[in-house]
Amino acid sequence: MKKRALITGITGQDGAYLAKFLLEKGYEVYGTYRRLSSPNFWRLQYLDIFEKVNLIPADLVDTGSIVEAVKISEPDEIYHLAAQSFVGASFEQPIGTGEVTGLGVTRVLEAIRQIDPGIKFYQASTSELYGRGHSSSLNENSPFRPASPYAAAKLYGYWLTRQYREAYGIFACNGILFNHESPLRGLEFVTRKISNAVAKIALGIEKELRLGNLEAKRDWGYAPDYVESMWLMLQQKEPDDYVIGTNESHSVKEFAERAFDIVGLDWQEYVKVDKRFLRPLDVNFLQGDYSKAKAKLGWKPKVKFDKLVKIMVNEDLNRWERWLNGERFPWDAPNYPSEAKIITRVLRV
Ligand code: NAP
Ligand code: F7E
Repeated sequence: MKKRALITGITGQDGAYLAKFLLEKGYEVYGTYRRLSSPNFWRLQYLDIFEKVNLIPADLVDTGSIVEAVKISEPDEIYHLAAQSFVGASFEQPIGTGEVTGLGVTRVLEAIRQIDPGIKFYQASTSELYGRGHSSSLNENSPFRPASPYAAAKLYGYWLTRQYREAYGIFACNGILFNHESPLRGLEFVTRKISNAVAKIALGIEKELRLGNLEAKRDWGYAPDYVESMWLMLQQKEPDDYVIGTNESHSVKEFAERAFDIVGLDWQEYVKVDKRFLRPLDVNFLQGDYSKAKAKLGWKPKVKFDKLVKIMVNEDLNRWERWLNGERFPWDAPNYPSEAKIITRVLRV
């Protein structure tokens, strides 16, 4: 019989790639989506899997809808990916982020405990748990010092996952994933913000790129590589927690420099620092030591920094060229307003 998986947040970057991966493994895939005034299925359409997945409306703030999703899908495995996932927005909406990104985890775990404790559970934990004050590669034993409402909510989810494992024997795993990016990344995240702007500048549609903290360093991997690790964690004999990264760290400045290089432009002529994109607290260095995942899961990253930047810039260039030639296809960028249009309070003065 086909295995069944439920993915919360199937409309997001990881949800879409994971759905494709699990379909290729022969799973019957169910995914939760939010009822929005305009549907947000572009990633599933872009990967050509929209017709192959089963969609269930559910919201993490609505316990009943989560319970329904578990009952309808009768899953062997739940991949809990849904969250308010943007760190910057968590400073603007700290309470909503706690509700969704933190308490949402308990709602899913409670549904498992009450409906079928045999369901395996993956929690989308994050390198943001480590927070500030680190300068070397981080592993499963490194201390957590969360530095945003997002990270604090995720720390709560991390511990709830461990508690349900220890208290109720649920097969529950934390994947502590470092940043992972792709052409399906949301436009507000820095890598895609850069690749999209570079493509537009190269084609003469835009003139400059406004960024915040250029010195921040991240361990950037490739999302399709990372979703495989989620599945591997749930195929082990025992539940456990794993760091997933590339064990390399690069600054935002380096990302911008490489991205502009690809189109033959000098980044310094186009990038402007704008304090609107600075955070009240920022994490300045993250690098993930994935030795445990390599040894126990047999996992390692296939795409590293240079290749990742190329994949993202070339895909955004290709999309804007097609668009300018009159082609229309599922894609987020043309509908996304310039961030200059969005008014928020300045978070750091
Ligand atoms: P993403 O693209 O922002 O996707 C988030 C998903 O959550 C979307 O499907 C979104 O639905 C859904 N969602 C948001 N609020 C919800 C709510 N109230 N109820 C139900 N669904 C809701 O995030 P991602 O990059 O794929 O990341 C997946 C998960 O991994 C997240 O939990 C994130 O925090 C975590 N994580 C990400 C990274 C990374 O580098 N990407 C690293 C570590 C951990 P809509 O489409 O309707 O907005
Ligand atoms: O910022 C700096 C910013 O928003 C990266 C989420 O998936 O990964 C992601 O969180 C860095 C930060 O990602 C801009 O200050 C400079 O230092 O792309 P980001 P993030 O905050 O690392 C983790 C692992 C997650 O779990 C999250 O869900 O880049 N930065 N200038 C900027 N960031 C943004 N967004 N925009 C700028 O203009």
